Amino acid sequence: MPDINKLTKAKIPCEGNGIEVKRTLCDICCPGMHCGVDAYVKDGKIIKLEGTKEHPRNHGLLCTKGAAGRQYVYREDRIKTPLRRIGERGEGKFEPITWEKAYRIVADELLKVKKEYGADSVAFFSGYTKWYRQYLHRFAYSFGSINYGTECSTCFKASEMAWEATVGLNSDPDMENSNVILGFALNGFHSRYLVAPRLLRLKEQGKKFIIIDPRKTPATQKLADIHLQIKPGTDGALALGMANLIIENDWHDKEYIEKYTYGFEEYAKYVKQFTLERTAEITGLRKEDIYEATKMYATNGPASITETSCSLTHHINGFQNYRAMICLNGLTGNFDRPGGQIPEKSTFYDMPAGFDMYEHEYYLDVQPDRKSKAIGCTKYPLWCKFMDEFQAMDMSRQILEGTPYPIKALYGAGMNAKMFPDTKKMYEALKALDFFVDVDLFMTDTAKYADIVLPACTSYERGEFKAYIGGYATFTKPVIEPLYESKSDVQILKELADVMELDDKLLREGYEAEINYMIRDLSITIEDMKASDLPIKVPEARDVVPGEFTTNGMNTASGKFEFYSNYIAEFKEQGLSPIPTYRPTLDDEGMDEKEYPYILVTGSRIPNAIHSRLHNVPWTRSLRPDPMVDINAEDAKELGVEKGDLVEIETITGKIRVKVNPSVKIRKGDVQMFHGYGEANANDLIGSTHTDPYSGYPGFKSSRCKLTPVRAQEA
Ligand SMILES: Nc1nc2c(c(=O)[nH]1)N[C@H]1C(S)=C(S)[C@@H](COP(=O)(O)OP(=O)(O)OC[C@H]3O[C@@H](n4cnc5c(=O)[nH]c(N)nc54)[C@H](O)[C@@H]3O)O[C@H]1N2
Ligand SMILES: Nc1nc2c(c(=O)[nH]1)N[C@H]1C(S)=C(S)[C@@H](COP(=O)(O)OP(=O)(O)OC[C@H]3O[C@@H](n4cnc5c(=O)[nH]c(N)nc54)[C@H](O)[C@@H]3O)O[C@H]1N2
Ligand SMILES: [Mo]
Repeated sequence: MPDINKLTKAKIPCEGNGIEVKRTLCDICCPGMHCGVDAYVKDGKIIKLEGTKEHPRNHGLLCTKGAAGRQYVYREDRIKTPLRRIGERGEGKFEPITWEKAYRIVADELLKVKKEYGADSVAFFSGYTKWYRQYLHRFAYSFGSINYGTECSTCFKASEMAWEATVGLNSDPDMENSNVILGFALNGFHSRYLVAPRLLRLKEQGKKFIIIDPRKTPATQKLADIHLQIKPGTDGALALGMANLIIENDWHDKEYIEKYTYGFEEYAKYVKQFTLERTAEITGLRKEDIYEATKMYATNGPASITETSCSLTHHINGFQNYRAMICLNGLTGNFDRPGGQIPEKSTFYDMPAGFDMYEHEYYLDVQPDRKSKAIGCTKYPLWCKFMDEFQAMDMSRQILEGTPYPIKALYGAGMNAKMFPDTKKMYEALKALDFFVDVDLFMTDTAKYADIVLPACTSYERGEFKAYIGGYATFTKPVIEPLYESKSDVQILKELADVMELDDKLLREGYEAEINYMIRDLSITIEDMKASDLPIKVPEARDVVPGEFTTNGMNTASGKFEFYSNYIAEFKEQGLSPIPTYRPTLDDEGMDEKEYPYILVTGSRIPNAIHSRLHNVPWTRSLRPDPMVDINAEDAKELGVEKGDLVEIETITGKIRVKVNPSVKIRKGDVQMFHGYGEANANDLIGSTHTDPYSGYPGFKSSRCKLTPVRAQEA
């Protein structure tokens, strides 16, 4: 390995032709995959992108999405100037205005709502992008509002909550030292491409893989020794059934349970009802397969369980599915030991980089009085116990009903109504607001509802701090000037704070002051990071030592691994169960099985799209030109449809029409549809109250639906 700290500058490959190679990161997908990129720049324009070979995260690789980054940056619908709405909300008629004027309007309107209704009536919401979030969070708090929320209301955090409720900290599988890898919804090949080569290497080393997935995927095909093609949303029953088998066969780790766990008796009593027969019936799996998988997992340790950020939690029983899965670690003694699950602490935006920063203090220092509860906290109290942000799944309701208090204005950064269940309801809510400002790169369907639209810039046009696994930190530099009149989100917030005369000195000092505040105990400086084109090693970073967390006492009320979660017990009266219980995921909305015979699974990741962002990018779109619904080939035969025929998918909430893609990879009875398309929005089908009472997460990945072929004359 070259010494990364010596390779500080990208080489200029063809001197004399005016091309410069500049380095930054691609932030198109998840924080863990913010790959290093070499941008070839000529005359101030990016002409080519490549993965950075010396980058400690991606080592030169780039995925389909990142490779299309140039087309993403130069998408034709980039917002060019600040805009003021001149048509109806949603119509898309705007006029350009100056930044100065835009700031004045936004400041006046937000302050007006604050004066009339109180600061909590202004909500601040961020879509997927993460880098500016602490800054936005502090802005909301300094403004005086408790209502800061993000896309985390549907992503990853429910799984983190489940870990916190059990041991008090998130964790990561130590697959390198495992003999068996239990992959609940494991398909990194599409959702986390950097993990794919690692998985293949582990397979070559002889690790055993058990993969639980309703679909046949590259992971089930390339890795699985056992593939359990489960009925969506029934993983909790499977995990409880496995627990029952493990206890019945005496495969559990009694010493570990005795010493380090809490609530085993109650858990063991509960799982008894998940006999092999019943588990097979609920999950749609064969008894023999469940038995073999359980035996392989429990008797060949150490074993780890790979995490998924959302496939298990996007169900109305999702949090408890996840808890049931986690509890297998306690039962088999695989928590906090080599080859099992290793506790991990976030350094910055969910990246466990092995060093500490003051990332939460930055906004907690200025938190306002909590006179009222944040949005969603009455309905989803457990969410608000763990999360210092509102649960956005209750936002459209609160805007429309005005209870327990009105929400009248919204600052949206990359706000996308198509990520929300029952998108139409969210559009109605946006229409009902007194004021809505949206900051985005592109003129999205949601931005069309805004009174003021502000143009943000991409990661290629700004500098940002980022921590990486392995003890690295970086502060990137823009590789091109911000396009048109766009600015970085933080610059926008800083300038707005100035116009508002927000009483917050540190915030108004800007982004570098924020980062300096957070890294103040580290020996690296922003200048050190800027001096390198690559992430640098942070001397304070250290690896986790397995067993240390257990020895010191876990972050739970009992200090132990809690089968019975004392944190959840606080909410027993609201009907939440401290032990991982199972309930069916399909019948809360009253859709009759006969009328709606299929199970709708929306949003299983495809390699060439990320939510709504790449549907308008030519290269990625060309790989799947139309929105399509994947159904089982036999189901297609029964329905009398062939590839490319139009079908209507209908639920109690809505209907959409899409082309059908019959496939043997899909479980019979399942209907798989990717989301984020304007012309066929999967979230028009999902009910806004079809949510998990523990986390607030929507049942994106299990609700009933029907399919009707659309004959040519009706199309
Ligand atoms: N049916 C269904 N729905 C789902 C899911 C599912 O599986 N099924 N998954 C859920 C999950 S896990 C997630 S994470 C969410 C994601 O949902 P969203 O966060 O809504 O994701 P995007 O559609 O990518 O929207 C992000 C917006 O941010 C804008 N943007 C990008 N970069 C920047 C920037 O630097 N600054 C600003 N201001 N804006 C920027 C983009 O242009 C885009 O409009 O969707 C959820 N919704
Ligand atoms: N290409 C691409 N990558 C992405 C994203 C993207 O939009 N596109 N989004 C990013 C985001 S925001 C997130 S949250 C992550 C999500 O990351 P993951 O959770 O890994 O998401 P998926 O790849 O959709 O899900 C993995 C597998 O879960 C299966 N699955 C679906 N329902 C169930 C179920 O009920 N039980 C079980 N056992 N399996 C099920 C699917 O068939 C799929 O093969 O991906 C991130 N990476
Ligand atoms: Mo997500």
